[in-house]
Amino acid sequence: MDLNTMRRQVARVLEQTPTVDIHTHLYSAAFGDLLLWGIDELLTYHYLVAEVFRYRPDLEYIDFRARPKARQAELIWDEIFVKNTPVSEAARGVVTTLQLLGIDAREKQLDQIRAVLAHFSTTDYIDRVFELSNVSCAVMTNDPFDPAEQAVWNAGGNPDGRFKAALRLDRLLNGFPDCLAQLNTQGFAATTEIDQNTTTAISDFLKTWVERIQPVYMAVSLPPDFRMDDGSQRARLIADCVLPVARQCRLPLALMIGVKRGVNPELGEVGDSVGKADIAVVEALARAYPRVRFLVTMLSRENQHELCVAARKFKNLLPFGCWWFLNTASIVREITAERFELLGLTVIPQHSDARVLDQLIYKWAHAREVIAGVLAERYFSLTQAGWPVTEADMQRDARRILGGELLTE
Ligand code: HDL
Ligand code: ZN
Repeated sequence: MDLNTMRRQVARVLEQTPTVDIHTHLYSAAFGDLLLWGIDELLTYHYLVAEVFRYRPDLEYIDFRARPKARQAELIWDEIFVKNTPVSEAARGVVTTLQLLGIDAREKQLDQIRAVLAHFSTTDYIDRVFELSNVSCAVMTNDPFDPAEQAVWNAGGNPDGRFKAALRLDRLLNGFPDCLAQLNTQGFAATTEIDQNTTTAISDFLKTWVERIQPVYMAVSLPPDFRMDDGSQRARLIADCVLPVARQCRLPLALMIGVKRGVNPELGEVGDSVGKADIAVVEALARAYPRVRFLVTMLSRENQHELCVAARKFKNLLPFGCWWFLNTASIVREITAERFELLGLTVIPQHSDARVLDQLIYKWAHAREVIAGVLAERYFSLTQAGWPVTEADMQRDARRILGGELLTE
């Protein structure tokens, strides 16, 4: 079997493997408007908003942001897809999505695309997107301080088994003083002084939300200069509250390290960037808490190889995903190859980070294409060495790295 034939075989196996998407910003239908879907949401994805200003540097940020979403979508469609060729990863993703939905976009008439999607109800569209993307489960990002989310969880929560919860701790850990009022409102007597009373109150808060939403893991995004030895409130809350609760509840802690929030404040949530973090912090956490499972994704390309080496040294580190600015074909290929070469099949190669439901279609089509190429090369070199790789082997391996098995090990 030549390499191209093997690539096609592996691609087919991955396409046929129901996939657990371990980090998204999607919500089940029970969360109402929190779930974004449709062409206008696809086009106003913050990746494309950042890109449209590059085609139109004359645009004032504030003017664009003041426009209604439909007008923003029309401008993005016109600048990136009509006047130019949509070659970027986020733009190509819209094209892939429309193609797999069977929508002919050659006329490039946005209203025609809107009309096709208008026939779907939210629940029907969830069914269609999960079918096309072959995602078996999408893990949400659930913010215990978001009143809109609280309303849903207090009214019975998420009945759709295709969506699992993740308890996101950014506001607690990166903005502790600002969430004190809410903690108190929710009945937890925390104060700005992180003493025994506050530690107990916050641990109770965490355990209450773990019980309420049954998360797959707890998660926090962290800046490039994240440290555990700086005496910061964040470090103390992680050590005194989050990690003990992770152990008691036997929950992994997902560390998403390297995001520089708000480098361009005028861009709002579009204005975040990336910085290289210190892998020694990850090593120290893995060493100090050997009974806690750390899911780790780092935003800087320069952190990837050392994360692989750290994972070789600590079995409680589970690298996952090619996050955000790393989710491009060339970088996913590079990271996935070094992960398979250094860690074998003990990593979760990708998550979608989808914010718009439709994105599951392209993010997984693109991911499977690259992962299949890398995996096929590994298999091909094995067969060249006289080690046959059967389709059953490929199916077993695909279930392991994409099917969520590593999360439950
Ligand atoms: O913090 C995060 O979870 C990031 O993924 C941000 O949401 C970011 O804006 C994003 O959507 N990246 O893909
Ligand atoms: Zn995310």
